[in-house]
This record gives sequence, C-alpha cells and structure tokens, in this order.
Amino acid sequence: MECSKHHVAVVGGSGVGKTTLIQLLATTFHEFIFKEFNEHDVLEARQTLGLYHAFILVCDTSSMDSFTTLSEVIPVIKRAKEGEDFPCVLVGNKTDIDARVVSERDLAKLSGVWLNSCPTFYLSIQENISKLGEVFLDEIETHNTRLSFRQERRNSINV
Ligand SMILES: Nc1nc2c(ncn2[C@@H]2O[C@H](COP(=O)(O)OP(=O)(O)O)[C@@H](O)[C@H]2O)c(=O)[nH]1
Ligand SMILES: [Mg+2]
Repeated sequence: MECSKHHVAVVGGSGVGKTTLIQLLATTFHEFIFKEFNEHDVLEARQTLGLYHAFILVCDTSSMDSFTTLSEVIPVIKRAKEGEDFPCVLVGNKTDIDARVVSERDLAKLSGVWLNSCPTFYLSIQENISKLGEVFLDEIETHNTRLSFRQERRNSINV
C-alpha cells in the first residue's frame, strides 16, 4: 500500500453503484486511492481491511438485500479496525428508482447503532454527489484531528 495516500474502501453488494461512485469521486479526490469490495471481497480481505483509512458503505435503496448485506459486513469491518473509530459515510443510492424499499430511517438507524452516527446520504449517485464529497472530506478531517490529538496525548504521557 502506498503510504502517502488515503486508502478508501468502497463497500457494498454487487450492482449498488460502487464503480460509478469511485469513477465520479476519483476525478476530484486525487489524494485518495479507492478500492471496491463486495461482501465476498470483505470476507477475503479480513486481514488487510483494517489498513484502510476510510470507508464508504453503499446500498441500493430499491434492494432490501443490499441493505442486509451492509448490515452483515459492518461487523466484519469493525472487527478489522479493532475498535478504532474510523471515517465513514453511509450511502443509500438509486433514489431515482421509484421502488424504494430502504428508507432514510433505515440508514439513520444503521448508522446510529453501528457506525457512531456517521453521515448518511439518500441520493442518486448519478445525479448529485458533490455534497457527499464535501461531507466525506469533513469526516476524514475530523477523524485525523482526533487521531493526531490522541497521538499527542500518548506522547505527553510517555514523557
Ligand atoms: N438508476 C440508477 N442507476 C445507477 C445509479 N448509480 C449507478 N447506477 C447503475 O447501476 C449499475 C451498477 O453500477 P456499478 O457502479 O457498476 O455497481 P457496482 O457493482 O457496485 O460497482 C450500472 O448500470 C450503473 O449505471 C443511480 O444513482 N441510479
Ligand atoms: Mg463494480
């Protein structure tokens, strides 16, 4: 892994829009390296997943299966991060499709229960991701500040 870059794992079931999202974000987020993981990839990458700095979790709001998949992979990610708090955003994609079965409330609940109330998005990636990009950057900055603060404290304790 290249150390000078932020490595971002984009996680979600097949067909939820991970590749589309990465293609859009990669045009402006040059300092990030994105890699996508479906549920099988997550299990296979259990040992290395903890090295990723940030996570974008994606489901398709017209597919309850894709929401269930996220609920199942989140504990695997949390175990890989060994309790460390990590920057994360949760995305319910494809809201342009009328057959919505995953609600904004479902996303908020998942975030509240499992993800330290990380920001959630209910949107169509194809239509508007500018806000998502901004909030994701905020998430990274907030966590980095916290991490360096923790590091400073550790240093001062060791003196
Ligand atoms: N209707 C709709 N389709 C989308 C949206 N985002 C992605 N897609 C389509 O969903 C399909 C799967 O997207 P892809 O990015 O390949 O999903 P991945 O398997 O998670 O990487 C493609 O045909 C995309 O064009 C969206 O916001 N709305
Ligand atoms: Mg893909």
